[in-house]
Amino acid sequence: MGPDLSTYQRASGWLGRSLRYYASIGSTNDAALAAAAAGVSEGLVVVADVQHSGRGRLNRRWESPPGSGLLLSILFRPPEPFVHHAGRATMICGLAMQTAVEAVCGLRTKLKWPNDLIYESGDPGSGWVKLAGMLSEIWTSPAGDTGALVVGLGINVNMAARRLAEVSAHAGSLSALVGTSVSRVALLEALLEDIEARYDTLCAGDDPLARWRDQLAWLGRSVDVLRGPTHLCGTMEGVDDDGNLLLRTEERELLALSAGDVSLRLL
Ligand code: BT5
Repeated sequence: MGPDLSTYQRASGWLGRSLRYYASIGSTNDAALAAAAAGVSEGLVVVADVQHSGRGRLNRRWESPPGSGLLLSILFRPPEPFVHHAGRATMICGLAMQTAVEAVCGLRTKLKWPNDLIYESGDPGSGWVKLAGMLSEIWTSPAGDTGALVVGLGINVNMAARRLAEVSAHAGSLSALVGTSVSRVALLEALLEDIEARYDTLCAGDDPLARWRDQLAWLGRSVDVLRGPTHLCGTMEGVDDDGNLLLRTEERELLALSAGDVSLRLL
C-alpha cells in the first residue's frame, strides 16, 4: 500500500503547506469558501476522501465513492485585475491536471471546454471519457473590496468500472485506463507542485491562454452546446481572450458563450 492521503504533508513550497484533510465533508469547495471568508491566506488546500454534497457546475452532483477520488479545493487570492487572473488560474489548474496525470500514469489527456479533463481513445472524437472536473467559485467580501477564488478539482483515480457506469455514460478513471491502482498521494504532490509553478509564472505576468487553447479537445468539430433547455449546434471555432467558447452556428453567426451556464457535447 502506498502513502496515505490522510497524513499527506507538503514538504516545500507555499501551495498546500496549509492543508486540511477530512475523511468526510459536505463539499471541499464550501470549506475553502468559508476559509476565504474567515481571512485564511492564499494557498490553503482542502482535501476530502468523501463528500456528501460534492457538486459540479449548475448545481449538478459530483459522485465519488470512498477511497476512489482525489477531491480537493484550492484557495487563491489572485492579484488585480482579479477577473482576468481568476480565469487564468482555473486554466492553469486544468493544464496542471494534464501534467500530473501524465507524470504519474503516463496518460496523454485533453481538456474539454470549459473545465473537464478527458481521455480520448482512437480517433479524436470516436470515444472519450471524463476523468476529472473542476468547479471554480468566487468569494467576494461584503464590502466588495476583496475577492478570493476557490478551484475545486475532482479526479477519478481508482474508481471501478461498475461504479463509473453508474455515475455517467462518459465517466472514466485513471485506474480503469492503466489497469492498476494509482497513488492519490503521488498525484496530489505532482498537482500541487505544478499548479504552484504555473501560478507563480502567471502572477509574474505570463499568460497561459495559448497553452490552454492548444490542449482543448474538439476544435473544429461539430458540437452541440446546451444552454438551459436550448440546443445550439455549430462548429467549435476556438475560444476568445476571456476563455469563452466561440461557436460558428449553422447560420454562420459567431457566438461567444461563457462557461457559466452551458454544457458541451460532441455531435
Ligand atoms: C464538474 O461539473 O465536472 C465539476 C466537478 C467538480 C468536483 C470537485 S470535487 C472537489 C470540489 N468540491 C465540490 O463540491 N466540487 C469540487 P460538471 O461539468 O457540472 O459535471 C457534473 C456532471 O458530471 C454530473 O451531472 C454527472 O453527469 C457527471 N459526473 C458526476 N460525477 C462524476 C464523476 N465522478 N466522473 C465523471 N462524471 C461525473
